[in-house]
Amino acid sequence: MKTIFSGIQPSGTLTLGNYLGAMKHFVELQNDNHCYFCIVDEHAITVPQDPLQLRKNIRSLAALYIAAGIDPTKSTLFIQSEVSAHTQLGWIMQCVSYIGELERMTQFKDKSDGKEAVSSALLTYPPLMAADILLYNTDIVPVGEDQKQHLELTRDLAERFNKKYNDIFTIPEVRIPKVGARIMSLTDPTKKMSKSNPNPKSYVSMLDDEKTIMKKVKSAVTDSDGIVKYDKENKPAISNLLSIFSLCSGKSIEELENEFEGKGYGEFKQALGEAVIETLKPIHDRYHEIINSEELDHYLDLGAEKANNVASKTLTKAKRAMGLDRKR
Ligand code: ATP
Ligand code: LTN
Repeated sequence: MKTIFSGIQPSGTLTLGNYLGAMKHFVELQNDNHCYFCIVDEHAITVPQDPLQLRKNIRSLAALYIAAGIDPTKSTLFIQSEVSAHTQLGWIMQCVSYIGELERMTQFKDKSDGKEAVSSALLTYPPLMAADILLYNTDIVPVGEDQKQHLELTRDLAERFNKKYNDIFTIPEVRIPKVGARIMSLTDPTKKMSKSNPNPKSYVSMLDDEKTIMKKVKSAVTDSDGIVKYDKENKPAISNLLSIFSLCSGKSIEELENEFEGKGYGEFKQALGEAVIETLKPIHDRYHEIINSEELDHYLDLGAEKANNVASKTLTKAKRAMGLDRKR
């Protein structure tokens, strides 16, 4: 049995990209592994958040995890800020990180680009992420393609710490899905679909209603040759839609190409819209059942307690290795 850890930021309503690139795989992993799934609210506050909206987003993300199929009695589902070891080990990981390597992170470059006031926490975001992962002796971290660089840094930091102090941390491996690791924006297939994009037409939110989903899918950009064929270089928009279709329907890309051979984009998009609606419908239904329930609070309390038990032990070991302990 392996230990799995992953986190999602409550920075808005999750998109189909978050679902297909990450959450869907979490659900598949939870039966045969020891899983921790985290709502990384301390990561979300590295950029400005409205407090009322953030509180809502945290709860909504917790409900979405469960609605998507995470069983909180099997997996540990918890909120990062409720387990103080995260920021404590985060500080320690900052002390072993170099400014230069943090400045090279593409997520930092993208999120700080052109902004006047950038928080220092946006730069030190990756050492906190490393702490999240290392606290649980994680073997595997399932994430989308965009997080690969952060995972490489996590491994570097863990190895650096182990070498310098003591062999405390397990070196985690990244797991990126073969299809769907980078779902692209519906309005610009050169950019990743992101919940922080100010244009809601660029993404399908996991909580969009059926009409909205169909409208967004139908207005997705395509190209002008009218051929449903996977060709990432020359037909990035159609290739993106084919990946989404394949993941939502369970059909292979080849099967879909054959099915829509000689048919236009109109028919293709209608069927794609239906497949997306079909995928999200059970999630919507379950979401509305639990979002206002006490059951949800119970699971989050349970998760925080379980996470705290494990995390505090690793933190103590790391502190001790560095000399941060009086009674030795
Ligand atoms: P933001 O847009 O607010 O920066 P995000 O959606 O990029 O957020 P997270 O919510 O923290 O980032 O991502 C959660 C998980 O979803 C991560 O594993 C990430 O790699 C994955 N993910 C995010 N966007 C996509 C995408 N477009 N395609 C596939 N996976 C994605
Ligand atoms: N950095 C990630 C979110 C994240 C995460 C983690 C993912 C924070 N801590 C630990 C996996 C493991 C993001 O921006 N998507």
